Amino acid sequence: MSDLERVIETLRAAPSVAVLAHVSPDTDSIGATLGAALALREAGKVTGVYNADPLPPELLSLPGASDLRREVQSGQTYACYLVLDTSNLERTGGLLSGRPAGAVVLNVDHHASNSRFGDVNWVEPEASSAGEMVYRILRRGGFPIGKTVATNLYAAILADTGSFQYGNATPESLRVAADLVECGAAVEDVARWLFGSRDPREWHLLSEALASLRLSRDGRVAWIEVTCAAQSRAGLGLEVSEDFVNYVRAIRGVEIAIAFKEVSPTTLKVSFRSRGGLDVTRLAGRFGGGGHRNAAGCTLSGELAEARTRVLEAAEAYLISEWGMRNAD
Ligand SMILES: [Mn+2]
Repeated sequence: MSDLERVIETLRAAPSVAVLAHVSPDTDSIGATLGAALALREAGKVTGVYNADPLPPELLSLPGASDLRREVQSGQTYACYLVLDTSNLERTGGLLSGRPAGAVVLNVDHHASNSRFGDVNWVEPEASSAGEMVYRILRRGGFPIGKTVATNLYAAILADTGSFQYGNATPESLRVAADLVECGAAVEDVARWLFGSRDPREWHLLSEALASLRLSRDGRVAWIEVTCAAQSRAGLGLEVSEDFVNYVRAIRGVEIAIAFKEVSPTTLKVSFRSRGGLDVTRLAGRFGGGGHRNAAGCTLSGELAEARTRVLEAAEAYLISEWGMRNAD
């Protein structure tokens, strides 16, 4: 029996399922969570929907988003815990801590770095998104895919493929998206929620971030900063800054784009983006982080200026090591 089949068998047998995903949730994790939960509920199961962190505002409109809870009520237990898009146990934000002995943890993820913390681990780095993996569970398992399920899964795939711009926009992910549209996915609504409903204050924060743009002398590394001061001037937190780093990657000639984001004056989130074969998980991994080949991140302690120096040195060293490899091609 394949891991996918084991996941399906467990879900079929379970009378109750908690669906959850990683902290600092993104569109894929939430779209996959809500899509799976709505389909399992439709199939007659008791479902709970969880994320330890609050949702970024653009995800509040996804169907079923109001069902999400930040923690599992004490005493509330499930036969099965379906963990999506989450590379290790820490990133569940403690949501599995109260599970009963005998509950089955299903770990369904597309991060190559996944630590295989589940009782069943279906890890598929080739999948575009957790949303695509949920689709395959539902289709193969004969679960219903109605309009609200399709809308969530479509949003998940759209987001993790960068609106079908990245290398993970495979024939398979495009076929899955097409099938979801046939199932009634609300294409225009999703585009409006994700890309057409920004708070003007977000653009104030973005404009400060873009004003901080710097490039390395050769123009291959570029970075921006989102400081605590800028966040308080805009009256917004970091959760609205997830895609700011993509503006840096959009610059001609930039191979590694970085956003330094202050959580506090002594804690920094760092986002990395690259294109093609350049693997920024190798860079994020040096600082205890992870992610995908072209989109990764880490958290650092220390002041921004000092941490920035360390990260930029590592980025330069990584590029030099890559160029060495390319010369040998
Ligand atoms: Mn994902």
